Amino acid sequence: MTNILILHGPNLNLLGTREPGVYGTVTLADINAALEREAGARGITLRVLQSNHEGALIDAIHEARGWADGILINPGAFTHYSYALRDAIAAVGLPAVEVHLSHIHAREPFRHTSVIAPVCRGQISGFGLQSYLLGLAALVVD
Ligand code: CA2
Repeated sequence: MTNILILHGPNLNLLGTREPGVYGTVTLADINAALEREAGARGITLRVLQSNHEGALIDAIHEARGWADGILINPGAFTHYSYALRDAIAAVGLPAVEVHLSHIHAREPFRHTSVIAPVCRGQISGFGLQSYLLGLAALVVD
């Protein structure tokens, strides 16, 4: 597994600027830098996209068919209701891992459901920036 698409969903561009009580002070740039460091050490190439638009995330998943070996995704709030994102992941057939900064199962009931997790290899939730690094490690395990 040498080429991985990293997807960050809606509002994750705001990380580090608001709601530090829930999401900490880490920024999206911090997360991407940590992922790049880890990927470099593992000989993996990343392409990273954050979008607030469902269609842009779906387009990136479709395009990943041509170059990626796997997808690491924090779908943000789309986690809880986007059947379109779920269908896109299922359709391309690439291995995917879902990650969350916060422990979604310990938050409001609407966050306890993921419509994305069933089409992923697994879900890692609640470890902040480490969720992404654990997710990357999980993705590259055969
Ligand atoms: O815990 C996660 O990683 C989430 O995917 C984050 C989403 C939330 O809807 C999911 O239930 C769990 C929200 C991302 C919003 O990030 C913000 C960051 C700073 C200020 C406001 C929102």
